[in-house]
Amino acid sequence: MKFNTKTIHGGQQHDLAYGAVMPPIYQTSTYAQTTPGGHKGFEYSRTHNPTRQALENAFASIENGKHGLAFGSGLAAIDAVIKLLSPGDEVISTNDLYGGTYRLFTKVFEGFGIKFHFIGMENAEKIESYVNENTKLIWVETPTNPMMNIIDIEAVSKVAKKHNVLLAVDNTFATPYLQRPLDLGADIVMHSATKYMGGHSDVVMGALIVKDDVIAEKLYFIQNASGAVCGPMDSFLVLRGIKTLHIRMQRHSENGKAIAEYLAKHPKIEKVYWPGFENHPNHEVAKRQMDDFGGMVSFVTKGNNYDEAIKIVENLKIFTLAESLGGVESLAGHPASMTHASIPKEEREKTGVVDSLIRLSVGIEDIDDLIHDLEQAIG
Ligand code: P1T
Repeated sequence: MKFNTKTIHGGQQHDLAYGAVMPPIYQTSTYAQTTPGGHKGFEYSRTHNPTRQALENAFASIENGKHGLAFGSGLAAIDAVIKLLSPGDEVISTNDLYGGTYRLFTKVFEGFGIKFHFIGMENAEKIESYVNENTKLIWVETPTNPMMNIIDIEAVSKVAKKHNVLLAVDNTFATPYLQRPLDLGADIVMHSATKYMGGHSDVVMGALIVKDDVIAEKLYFIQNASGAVCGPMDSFLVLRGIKTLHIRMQRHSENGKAIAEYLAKHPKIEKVYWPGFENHPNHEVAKRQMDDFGGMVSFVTKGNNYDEAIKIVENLKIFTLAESLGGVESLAGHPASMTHASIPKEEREKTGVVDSLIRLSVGIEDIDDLIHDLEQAIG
């Protein structure tokens, strides 16, 4: 099956009871047993739920994995990955990443004795220089949030394999429509399914996808033992969202390109961060590992003025000023005061998250309306 067919049919079967084309929302916590252990494969909904299972099969299918696991949020999915580790273990992580991931690593898991090295991952040799006998995991986010850096997954996977270290990739910004990390050698793919997977800004959810049976078994154990699962209604909504992932991502990418090009020509804009530009430092890697460049665009204004950036995001009328991304509607954010406020100023500024940085999640509205909106807001 090719990708556009998989988003609709991958891992799915018609409902066995009545042939319903969409899996029913099995809004139940438990399942009747005829005798202890006499059930139809479902005992308790923290462990298994048919609607969640349909979604987990869809996740596995579109990421070219074998096992999918759905969680109550993206951070709950990341939390499950780090719980594969033990005190004393070390993680090498992208330094430019979602602020909440940084907060989970530093404020929760460092307290349990796990050491994180946050580094720029522009070359694999640099990553290798941080590997020691305690290194158990490399955490990659690409494209990064919000600086749109691109990390070469295949090159990092060679380092990971050479040293027998797990490689996990946060594929939230790209989605499997644009990039399939398992095919490039990653062991675990993670999503904030809150974003493009759901696609309609109505659900908070996370996902993990793996090929390996042993890693999958460990993650299923953690999913059930820690219990951060999503509910059946949310599973249904994200499954419905995935059915249009390919056409949404196509339009997000078209609109993203048009907005990036518009901003690059604007006299008040200092710099636009979008991996489709030939002068983007990792453009060649992006071209090789992605099928297009997506709908996320960040930019800074000339003079790097905090108040001016706030004024621009307040002036927007079609773009909504809000946290999050990846929905059909366009959103704008000010990372320094919103999504990345949990990263200390000196740390975030090292990666480029300066006071005037604005991040756009370009939606699938009419492009003329979006450009007109930016025009009136920037002035
Ligand atoms: O919000 P949640 O579903 O828990 O996912 C966390 C997360 C993980 N990884 C990436 C790349 C993300 O962007 C996020 C969430 N990000 C936002 C809410 C945001 O506005 O950037």
